[in-house]
Amino acid sequence: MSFTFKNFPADRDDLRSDVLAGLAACPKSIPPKYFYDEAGCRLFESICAQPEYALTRTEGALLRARLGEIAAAIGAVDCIVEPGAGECAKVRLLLPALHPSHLVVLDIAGGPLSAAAESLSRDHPGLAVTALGMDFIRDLDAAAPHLAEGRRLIYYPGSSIGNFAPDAAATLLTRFRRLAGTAGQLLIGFDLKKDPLQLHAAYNDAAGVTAAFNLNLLERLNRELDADFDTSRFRHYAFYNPTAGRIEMHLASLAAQDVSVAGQRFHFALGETLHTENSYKFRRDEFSAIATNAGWPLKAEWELDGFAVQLYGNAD
Ligand code: AVJ
Repeated sequence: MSFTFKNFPADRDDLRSDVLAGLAACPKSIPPKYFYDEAGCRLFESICAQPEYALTRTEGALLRARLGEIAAAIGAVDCIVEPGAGECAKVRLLLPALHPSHLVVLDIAGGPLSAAAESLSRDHPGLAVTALGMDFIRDLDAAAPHLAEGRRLIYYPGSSIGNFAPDAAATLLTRFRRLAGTAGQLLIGFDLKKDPLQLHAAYNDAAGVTAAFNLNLLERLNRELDADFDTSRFRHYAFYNPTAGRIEMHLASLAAQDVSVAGQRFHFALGETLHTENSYKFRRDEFSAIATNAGWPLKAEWELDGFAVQLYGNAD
């Protein structure tokens, strides 16, 4: 068994400067990558188990049902790279079908990632596992020296790509292309456009887990940036914006109030929102147009119950 963990310097400065800039902007916003402190990671896992949030379960069912076909389309792989691997549960499905020699998992939440990757590594004695605690959105190139040579597969499941507006998604996919190399492939999963009420319910679960996940961002700022948000004076507000084709998550101020963050004061008007996440939904052709423009030719695709998985790379 071989397991390596490297944590890139925890960028408390990035959190501070991104949050201060986002609160000073109009409208106010904070990048969704900052949801994932330890509590946020646990809340996200709990969202995935909510009955209204079918995304993760459907992707798992699709991969299980079509695994043979997917593996045949991919062919031989030496190194799988998964950005945003989190609990490393999704890549476990692929390993028995693809049996790579190397697995490199990346996540901004280094602590939870390293625990999950080490446990995966114990279950796969022949596999060399490298876990990198890093913000791959900011600096994907830092991962390059840790990849194995040979045929690389970038695995980006779970509709994580939906957090990016089309331009930013294209930029990230271009960086994936450079990291994978010309013989590299990309296996990516994303949520499809569907009944807006079904989408609405997925981000407004009855148990209130998504609300807790959203509000945890304020608690994180209280803990890490010496902020004084009163979470009872903010409302989780998520809705599907059909024009933009995305779920928007906001925290709406229930009063006119001042908040202090890292020594600076910010005013919220009654009803003003802090925009915390976009979650884009695509049609298959819409998404493949973005990926193709980013240098990835489409090789194959699969669909189940409103979720799609596409495979990109050069034909052999
Ligand atoms: C991890 C970005 C795919 O957008 O559906 C779940 C995060 N936010 N519920 C998503 C999330 C609220 C999730 N992604």
